[in-house]
Amino acid sequence: MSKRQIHRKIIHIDMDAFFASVEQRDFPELRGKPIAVGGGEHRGVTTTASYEARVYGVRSAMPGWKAKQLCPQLIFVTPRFQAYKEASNQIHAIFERYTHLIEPLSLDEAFLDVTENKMGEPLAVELAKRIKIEVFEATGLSCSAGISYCKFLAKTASDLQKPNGLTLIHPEKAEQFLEELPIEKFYGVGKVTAYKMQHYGIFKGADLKNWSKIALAKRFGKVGLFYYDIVRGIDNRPVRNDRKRKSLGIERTLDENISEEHEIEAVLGRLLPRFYARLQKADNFGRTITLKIKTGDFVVITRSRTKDYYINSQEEINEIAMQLLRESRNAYENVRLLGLAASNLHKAVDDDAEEWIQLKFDF
Ligand code: TTP
Ligand code: MG
Repeated sequence: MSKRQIHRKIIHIDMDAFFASVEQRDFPELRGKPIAVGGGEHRGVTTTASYEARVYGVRSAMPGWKAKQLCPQLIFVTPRFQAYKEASNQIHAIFERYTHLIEPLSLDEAFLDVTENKMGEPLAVELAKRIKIEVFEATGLSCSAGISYCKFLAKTASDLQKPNGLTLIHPEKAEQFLEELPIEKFYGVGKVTAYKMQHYGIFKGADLKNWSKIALAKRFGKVGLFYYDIVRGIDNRPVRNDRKRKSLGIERTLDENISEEHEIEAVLGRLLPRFYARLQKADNFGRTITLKIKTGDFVVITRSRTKDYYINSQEEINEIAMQLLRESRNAYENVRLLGLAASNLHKAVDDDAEEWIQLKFDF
């Protein structure tokens, strides 16, 4: 028995090589060239690369030195978040002209539910075409659109013909499409899971479809049930415009209050790898790291550090956290709770996504 699928009209929009395209727009001398936006060759990581650089294998989250190795003529550009934020606001304003039901996933992508829309246009493809034109006219940037009856397929679709793509997955074609889709292209199946699936002989949707609910749950935990539905084109999650969570973090209440500096450092030291693992699993990093300390008298002290890039190296996160701890030393006598959080995240997270991410690693 399969679940009943709600048929919505959903568009997923994702800007092409977003940070890099903004740089090439604003600095014409960078156009047509391989560029990487990020920390640079020596220190730091690439946030994204222009399509000219991707030809060489340069990717997001790649260390600068490695990117340079792959593409010696690569030009490194320092991020300008203000400019990206501005473009993001512009595209959001365009989306607002079409529908109220918008769910941003990050600065450069969003789901739009256009089942009912402000244009009274029944064809979602028509709307997506218009949105792409308006985005280009307003920002000078191109984006890719995915259109389908549910979020999962719309998101998967927008990625299929990048850059400047427009891809419709029609409800009647969905099952066949999913059967042929390579497993690593399923949105929500991370690299690690894809690798694991391939190990079990699951290379595309059709292979996944052969697995029973029970077998999937056994092998992959609760998220196995999600895979079971997804490969059958079943995803009833609504587009939600009320996202709340803006940070990812962990905290630990101690069995007893501690006051010795080396003890506190040791607790933080044990928290740090778990914090990093959490960010990594969420595939999400923030520009801000916050240390939270609750004292024996229940006073909460927070200290933050913000950078102009997403802090995604474990060493740097550790270094910042320890620094924040030392800087707070005079503010408390003893500690009953320690916490770490990342905010100004690369991607917005909500409780749904949160659950998804946890499920994804529930094995
Ligand atoms: P993406 O949409 O993932 O990538 P993109 O827009 O650069 O390229 P694509 O055409 O494939 O969509 O991310 C949007 C922006 O977020 C990207 O331009 C830079 C930033 N970013 C990071 O800072 N770190 C990361 O690890 C990733 C993936 C993106
Ligand atoms: Mg993008």
